[in-house]
Amino acid sequence: MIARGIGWGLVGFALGAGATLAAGWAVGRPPRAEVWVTVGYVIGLAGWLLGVGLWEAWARGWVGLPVRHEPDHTWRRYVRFTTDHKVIGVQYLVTFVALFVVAGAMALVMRVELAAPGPTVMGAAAYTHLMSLHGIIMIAVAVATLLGGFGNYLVPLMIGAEDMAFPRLNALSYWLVPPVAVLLVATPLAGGFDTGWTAYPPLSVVNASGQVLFNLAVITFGLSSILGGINFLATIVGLRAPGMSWRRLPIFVWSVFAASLISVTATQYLAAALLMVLLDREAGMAFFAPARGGMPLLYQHIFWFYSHPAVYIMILPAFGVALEVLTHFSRKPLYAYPWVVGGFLGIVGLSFVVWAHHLYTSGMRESLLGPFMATTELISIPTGLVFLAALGTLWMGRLWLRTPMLFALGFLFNFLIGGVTGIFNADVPTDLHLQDTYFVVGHFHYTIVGGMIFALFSGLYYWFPKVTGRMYDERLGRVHFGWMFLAYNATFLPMFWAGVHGMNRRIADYPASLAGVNLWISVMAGLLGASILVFLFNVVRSWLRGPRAAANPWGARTLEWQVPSPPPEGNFPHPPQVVGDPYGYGVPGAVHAVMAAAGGSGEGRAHGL
Ligand code: HEM
Ligand SMILES: [Cu+2]
Repeated sequence: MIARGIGWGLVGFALGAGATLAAGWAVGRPPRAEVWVTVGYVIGLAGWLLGVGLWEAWARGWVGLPVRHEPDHTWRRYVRFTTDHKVIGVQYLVTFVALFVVAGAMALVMRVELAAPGPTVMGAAAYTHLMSLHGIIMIAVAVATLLGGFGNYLVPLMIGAEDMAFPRLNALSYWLVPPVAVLLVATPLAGGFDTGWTAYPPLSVVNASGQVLFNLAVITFGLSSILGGINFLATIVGLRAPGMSWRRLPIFVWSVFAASLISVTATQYLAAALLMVLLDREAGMAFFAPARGGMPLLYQHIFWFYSHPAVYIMILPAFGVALEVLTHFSRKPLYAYPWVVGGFLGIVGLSFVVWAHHLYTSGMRESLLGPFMATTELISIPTGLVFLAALGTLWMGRLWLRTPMLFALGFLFNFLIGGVTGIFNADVPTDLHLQDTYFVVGHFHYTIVGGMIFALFSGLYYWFPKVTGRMYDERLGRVHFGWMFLAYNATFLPMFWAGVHGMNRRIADYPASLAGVNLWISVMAGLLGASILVFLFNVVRSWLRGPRAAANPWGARTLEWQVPSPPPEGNFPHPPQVVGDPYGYGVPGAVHAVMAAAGGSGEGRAHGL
């Protein structure tokens, strides 16, 4: 199927590009390469999707043919167009963990360049290209891994559903991702792009053609993200099992719900901004060309109208994962559950009115600085509620310090530093000094790596037995955590100091006075990278040869643990009946759900732990 997807994709590309060239020659104005590549890509993308499985599983029905759908129980289902949400979840996880490793390797090359002042292994231009590529791949990892991976795998299980609301749309969302990765990795062949992940004009309108591939990739990724968001919302609204009221939803499901609200309402702005850049480049428009009445600053507003909310697409599911793990491993009910939900929704609402805090130094009317500073500070309130609920859950709990819990605690520690340093970026007087320095680099790596990536590992260890049916090696897991936590903080904490002392962001060189701290950061970054090898080793070995896992090794109460590991196709033989709180640990008589007894006697069997 993949081969056919590539074949049809190439045919589509040739058709689109050929038609554009032919049309251009017909009117005596041969199109520029960027134009026929863009049209070729759009048709080629359609060809790829149809070839890889859309035609067989879906589009045949549009022209009155019977759709073909052969169930596949071999490993090959993981490399096919498959509608099972669990397979799609694993596809997302494996793809994005692989991209995380690739972009991480890029970061290590960048750190080699930065280990000493002056050029070491590459020129300034190559560094800028590499930095930009690292940035956008990691942003994609941060946006899609938890939602696409854990969201797809767990949401239907946790709400007692058979699958997502739109399984074929779900597969489509995933199969939009490989073209994104291919385009991004291909950018160097077209001269690369040097705008960082933010793609600001005027540079993005005049630089090498790699920028076009970047824009097409990110627009495609946005489409995937919007479709995924719609699917989550429909699933959570429509497919909850009997008794699964909003008050009984596992908190991870709420976090996916909140993040999806942002995906379906904000992503369009990013796509629009990038499309406007393409139109400026390829169609002679002038949205961002000052000489012809355009305004480069306009881009920054549209871009951040998506990209600030997007940081909450990254962090909300991370909160969801961490809170799941914290409550199960504290053996206590989730503290202040309604306030956490309110906090999530408050974050969603406020995230749309803070975007200009990225523009303090870009130039805007002074009377706007105060309001944007105030709204940004306000976000600390809902975020603080969630954070306090996490602490309240731990308070007086019987902490069970297994690897998932260690990563969840690491998440709390790191995210606190990320959030507190955000306040200095959010305050105009301090940000005027900190903007475009390593302080900002430190801040967002604390939130995204220290936060989202730590939550990712927490979840990967926690649900590993569920997904694979095997147990990971606990000792190696702890080694991974300890090593990564120390190396992580040793790498990123000094960045705040470097930033305050004049280390600029996004540039290959720096003053000699910063040589010491940079060498330290580079060495620590190498250690941080090495810690990931422990994880990869553990995963591969345990997946192949780990001891068989029980259905519920953690004694957790949410529904995904009440089915075998790995769960069967269709998840539940009969819809479970939800009768209570998902986190009633230590509450006498508390039961979350009654599962239909195996064998189908119809009699209920309580799964209280
Ligand atoms: C929720 C988790 C958060 C994430 C994932 C996050 C992510 C990011 C990212 C990726 C950037 C860099 C953008 C760029 O490339 O220019 C950034 C910058 C910034 N963040 Fe955060 N952030 C978070 C929390 C916060 C908080 C709590 C605040 C304020 C209280 C804040 C305020 C800012 C500001 C003002 C900037 C712009 C700094 C500058 O460029 O001068 N962030 N953040
Ligand atoms: Cu922001």
